[in-house]
Amino acid sequence: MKANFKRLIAAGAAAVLLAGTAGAAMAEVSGGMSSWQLGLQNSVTEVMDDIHWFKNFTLGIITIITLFVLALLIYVMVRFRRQANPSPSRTSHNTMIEVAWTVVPILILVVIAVPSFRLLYKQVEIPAYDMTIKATGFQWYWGYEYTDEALEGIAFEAIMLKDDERQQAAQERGVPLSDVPRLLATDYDVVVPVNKTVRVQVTAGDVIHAFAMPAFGIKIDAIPGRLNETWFNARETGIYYGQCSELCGKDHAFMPIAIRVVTQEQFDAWAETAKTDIDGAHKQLMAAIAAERNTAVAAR
Ligand SMILES: [Cu+2]
Repeated sequence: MKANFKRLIAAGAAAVLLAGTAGAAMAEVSGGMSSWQLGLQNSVTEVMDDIHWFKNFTLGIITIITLFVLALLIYVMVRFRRQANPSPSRTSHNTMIEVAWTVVPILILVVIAVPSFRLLYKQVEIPAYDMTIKATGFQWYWGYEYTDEALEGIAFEAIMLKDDERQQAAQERGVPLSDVPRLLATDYDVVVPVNKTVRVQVTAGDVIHAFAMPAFGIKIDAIPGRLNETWFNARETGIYYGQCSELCGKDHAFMPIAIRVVTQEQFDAWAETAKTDIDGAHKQLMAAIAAERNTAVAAR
């Protein structure tokens, strides 16, 4: 028995070590994700910062409640076990306790509700914005339109890359295959400038979808005939991935959202070409980013 237990511990330790090295060997996937991540995706917006805070805040409350209940259970089990307490009390009511266990949970819920509603409003109350993107969910891809006058003409559909297309895309973009992640990478990315407030208008063309971008703290329903609004202001360049988050049919899992946050200069260059040639704009941007990366590597 003892030997078995030791073997189990050794196997467990080996598994943890292996997982650790595998994690270290795996490259970063994108701005929002890191390998072997626990918890929510890394934040690049103020709203997502608040979501992180709120998660930790409620986790703290949950932990305290759980420990409190555990302590009560242990206390009752020890203090009132048959040996220690042979003739049990027959009390059936205690007004003080009734009031306490009604009022205290109400107070806890209020304490949770206040920051929760504040966060909810922050997500949908649009601040002064620099540009607008309209995202339309279709079975099973997203269509995007840049509706500002200065960006008129930029409209495209973003389709998920299948496995063989990923290989090709990685080659064309000059990146390792892991930078064109399976089930997340699309043929054309939504491109936005860094540190700019982007209003996102979301609707759908057929059934209900939902537009979600975890690193930005965005999740909003895409409903046919209705225009929902949200916003983000990403503070770090990079590529961020999200997915349709409302079950919308058989290919629901295959309509990812890819948003590429770039510098203002890169955005301007992309937008200029994208008005007439989305494919050319995409290739040009990928080349610019690859060149930038190569200079960074060379400088190291
Ligand atoms: Cu969908």
